[in-house]
Amino acid sequence: MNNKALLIVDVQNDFCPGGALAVEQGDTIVPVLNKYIQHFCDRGLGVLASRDWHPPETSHFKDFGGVWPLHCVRYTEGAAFYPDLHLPIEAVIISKGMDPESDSYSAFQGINSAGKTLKDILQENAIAELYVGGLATDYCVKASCLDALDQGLKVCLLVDAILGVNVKPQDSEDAIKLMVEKGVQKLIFEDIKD
Ligand code: VGL
Ligand code: ZN
Repeated sequence: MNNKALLIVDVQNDFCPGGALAVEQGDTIVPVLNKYIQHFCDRGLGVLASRDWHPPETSHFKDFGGVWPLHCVRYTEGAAFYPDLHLPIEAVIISKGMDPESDSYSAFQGINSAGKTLKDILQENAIAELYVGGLATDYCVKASCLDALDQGLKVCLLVDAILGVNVKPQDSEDAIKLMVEKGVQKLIFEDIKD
């Protein structure tokens, strides 16, 4: 990896139309994400993908004290990456939401298959700039971007490649506003120069 990397957040079947916690039109960002993936791969830059990877019983779910319907239960079809997302074979997969006792959203609370945290992976690869897209703007994208800023990273929010749950209609707009206030830069594919 070089000093920039792409982080694709939770583009999984359950967050796409037909899924258990579908983001409206969630699948429409996938072709845009594929363009970003191609761009990063062509330049030898790192691609990381987080996935919501819940145990069957967790306080994240309504049935066990949380707010969400059952979704992204590890190893199920709903938790699989959306099939049209063209993740390269070398993409680093970050699994998160695995603790049955806690209600976490950020990819920075996840680990790769070797148990390494996202923070350590980025540090080891000298990543200073993170380009973030995916689902959902108002939860995992927001939490991941704010944690990335806290780590001192430059964060580019790919506003043409994110969509939100919008429990309240304004949630995604508010989330973007907050992220910008905290220091993320909004970006669309056409803005990428090199
Ligand atoms: C998410 C709600 C519940 C997300 C995960 O990936 O944004 N949202 N679990
Ligand atoms: Zn979840």
